[in-house]
Amino acid sequence: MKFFQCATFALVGFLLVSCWQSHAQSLQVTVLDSKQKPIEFAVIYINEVLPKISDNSIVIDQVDKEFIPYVTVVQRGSAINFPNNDDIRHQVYSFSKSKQFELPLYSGDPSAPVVFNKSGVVAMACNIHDWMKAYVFVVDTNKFSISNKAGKAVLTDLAKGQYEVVVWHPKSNEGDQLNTQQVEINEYTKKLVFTVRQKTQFKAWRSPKSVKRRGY
Ligand SMILES: [Cu+2]
Repeated sequence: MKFFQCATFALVGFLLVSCWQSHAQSLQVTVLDSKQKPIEFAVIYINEVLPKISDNSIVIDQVDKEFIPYVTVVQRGSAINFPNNDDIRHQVYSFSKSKQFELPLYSGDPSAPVVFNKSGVVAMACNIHDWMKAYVFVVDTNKFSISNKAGKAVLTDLAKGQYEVVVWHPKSNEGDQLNTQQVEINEYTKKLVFTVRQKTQFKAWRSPKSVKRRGY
């Protein structure tokens, strides 16, 4: 009896350890500017082609004459809705290589979402309100995230292995070079810190009187 108890404990222990070892890992990424301050809205992704996951309801809203959110990351082939929640009309457009489109002056919901079929950066603006800017970053992977106010983002469910992690920010000043780091994911949670060199970006002036609900 004792032998069987021992054997059972040993087996359970072995299974627990193997389970723990094969468990997928998370990668915590912190993004800082060149003055070591955290940066919000940085896109972080694993640079490899991975299957598409379903993403039916991606929305870039227009509220109080701003796009919300400022940065969105989607997998190639995703559709994004651009509802206008203001009581005035907007005209959304992009001249970017990855996606050129225009939603002529409209209010409410446009008739169809916009599909993003090429990977890369898509910069959008409104023809009426010069300060309205937003970015869609289209990726081929399903492992991506965006940094929060503390500059933090987490990539979850990573199997063990070697990965290239890429960081991009609307103000990145890297030219054609990607900001990358190689990382090996093993049984320990990994942490990476990226530094993004920022270029100054023109933002059209907005009268404070025109701001209703938001602080900018
Ligand atoms: Cu507008």
